[in-house]
Amino acid sequence: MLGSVSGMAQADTWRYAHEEYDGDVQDVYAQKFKEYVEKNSEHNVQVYRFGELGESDDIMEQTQAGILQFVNQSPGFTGALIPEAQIFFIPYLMPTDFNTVVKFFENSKAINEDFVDLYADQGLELLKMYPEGEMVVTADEPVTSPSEFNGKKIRTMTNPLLSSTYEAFGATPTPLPWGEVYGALQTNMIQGQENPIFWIESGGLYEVSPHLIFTKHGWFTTAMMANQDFFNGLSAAEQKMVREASDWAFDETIEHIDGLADRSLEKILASSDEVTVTRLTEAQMNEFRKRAPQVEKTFIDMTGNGGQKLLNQFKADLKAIK
Ligand code: 6CS
Repeated sequence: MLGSVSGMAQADTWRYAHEEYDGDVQDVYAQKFKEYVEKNSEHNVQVYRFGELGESDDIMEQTQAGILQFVNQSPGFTGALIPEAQIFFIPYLMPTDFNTVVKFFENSKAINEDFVDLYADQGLELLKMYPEGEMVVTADEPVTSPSEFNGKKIRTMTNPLLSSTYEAFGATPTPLPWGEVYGALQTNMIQGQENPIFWIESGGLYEVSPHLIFTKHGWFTTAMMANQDFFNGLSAAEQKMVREASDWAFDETIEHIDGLADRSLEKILASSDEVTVTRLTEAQMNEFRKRAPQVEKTFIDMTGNGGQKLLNQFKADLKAIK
């Protein structure tokens, strides 16, 4: 109060929650965002990591309620709120190599404009979408074809489209929040899951699901946003500073993930002799790729005209960078 009356900036503590642990990709992003904000304003950022405030759905609820100012929630958990966010789970839609993926996130209209409107409809100011790593499947034995997935329960993040993907791949999808995954693998309630290599390493998933399968069917994508009422209440200068902090954190995070998968795989191989690595051949991949159109159709059934337009834009953006 006093600050605003006297014209001085008021120092607030902004609360920011994400879905990962100390040093993981979302934590790197959050810490860089915090560093920028604290260097360039009076404000402080308090970062909450996985488990401090609950699961992904809990931190989203707290952000929509205005208890948190910022949240990082991955589209894998946003399907119920924003069905279009499931677009990232249409297999073999995303590019596979690092440089193309980065270019796509930097330049895509679908990512940087269309999604902003979709999140705004839910009271959220989308500040950045960014990639974390190529998706790799882990299972209780090496898998090279859809028929070898038969009878295997594969954990998915909790969005219905990802279930359709694993059904199309021949498996039995089992949606679970993150907190239940390690235990479910350990007790053989599920026989596999998918995640980027850095997470398979940092969460120790290879200890309980040692067969790594590179299918090249997608990239783990995440999204950072603010409660929109809070964001709209900031001055124009503060909004600009928050956007700059988001852009800078993006650049720093991309630098962090460059080569991260290789480094994480080395660590995994050094600490386990049980782990196997299967890289699907083009012919083997084609057997999975063939099943992508049915998932694309399910995406359109779930999202209607809006989803079709977004998908068209997504594909146009991909074409433009290729
Ligand atoms: O599989 C999951 O649920 C988690 N995976 C990553 C890479 N980040 C957070 C998410 O909860």
